[in-house]
Amino acid sequence: GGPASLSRFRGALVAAVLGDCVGGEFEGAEEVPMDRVLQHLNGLEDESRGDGILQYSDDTAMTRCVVQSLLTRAGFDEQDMARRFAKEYSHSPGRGYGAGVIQVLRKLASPHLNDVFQPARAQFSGHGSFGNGGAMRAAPFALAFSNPVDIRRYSRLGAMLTHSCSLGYNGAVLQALAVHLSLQGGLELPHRPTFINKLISEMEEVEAEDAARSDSRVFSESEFPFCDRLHRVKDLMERNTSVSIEEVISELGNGIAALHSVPTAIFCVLHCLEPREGLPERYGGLERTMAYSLALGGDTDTIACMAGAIAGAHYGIDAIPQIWQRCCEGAEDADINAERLHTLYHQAPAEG
Ligand code: R7I
Ligand code: MG
Ligand code: MG
Repeated sequence: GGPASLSRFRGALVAAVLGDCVGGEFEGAEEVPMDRVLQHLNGLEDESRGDGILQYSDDTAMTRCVVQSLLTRAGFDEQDMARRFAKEYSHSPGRGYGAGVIQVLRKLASPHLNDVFQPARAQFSGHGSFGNGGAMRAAPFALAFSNPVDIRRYSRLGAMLTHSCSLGYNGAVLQALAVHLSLQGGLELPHRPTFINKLISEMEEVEAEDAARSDSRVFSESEFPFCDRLHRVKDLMERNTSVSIEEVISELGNGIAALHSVPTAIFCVLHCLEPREGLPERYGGLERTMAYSLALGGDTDTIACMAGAIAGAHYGIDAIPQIWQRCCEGAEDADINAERLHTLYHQAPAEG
């Protein structure tokens, strides 16, 4: 489909759920041989499976809250979104949330809370979480707003409800911008070579702000940590020799920090635009992206969820095997909500 087509919206939201559901199997595993990944994915094609057998985790649970809030309020409303996070957590606390964020989610449930950003600011002795929990749920911001300025602003605020460290919320901004560019056709052949450069120039502005500069000093990161990682993505892409999984992990990471997972997810998508050795020939790009993300190990559900959103916005819904969709809890809901977001997106610009 063309830029911002319905198929791209559906692809983005459904593939994000898919990544979370299929990635759960390997979350936290240090080494995941590709054989095991393919076995897991082949298993989904078993006739007796299906019907949401793979449950979604916090990644999807929180994404659903973001989607519902953006749809109900026809824009960003921090009070509403915070309430939804708290309510979702109290209903289903066992979805595998990060160890720190559950304190925020409990505080957000308090009816006496005035400043919904305050609990996040109190995390980790006051500098806030740098986890990827803001980024894992950032895709819907790119599906609700068409203007990059709005996407930057609201994905940041949406993440700051739980992640007040710039190394956390800027991961969410990067993820939302990547989904946005992909949705606009930024990974189609003529635009492909400039995709990463556009992200770098956006993030140069984002990371120039004071909070980001001071956080990168506190954590002894380079001056523009996300830009730095995006340059590494570019270097890995430009190398003609094949890049090993080990190199990807050591250059980009596969961990729970946004800095060690959002650029990795972007790399997975770019790397899998073409057929790759070790991946089945019958696989299309979306399937390759899923398999490759899982084979990195580490925070597999989250990296596959983020890569899924970006890849799904590029390939569209028809690239996602229906048999995979049927196995994932929440895939059908995501499909329905994608259509609603598509309608909202093509209406007059929403005010925050
Ligand atoms: O970021 P968050 O929501 O976790 C998301 C991850 C995804 O992989 C999900 O699939 C789920 O499994 O969890 O939750 P946080 O608790 O804010 O951050 C996750 C973890 O990162 C924390 O429990 C810490 O171990 C670590 N972390 C930090 N450690 C030290 N200093 C995050 N921020 C800091 C920090 O500032
Ligand atoms: Mg999870
Ligand atoms: Mg995870």
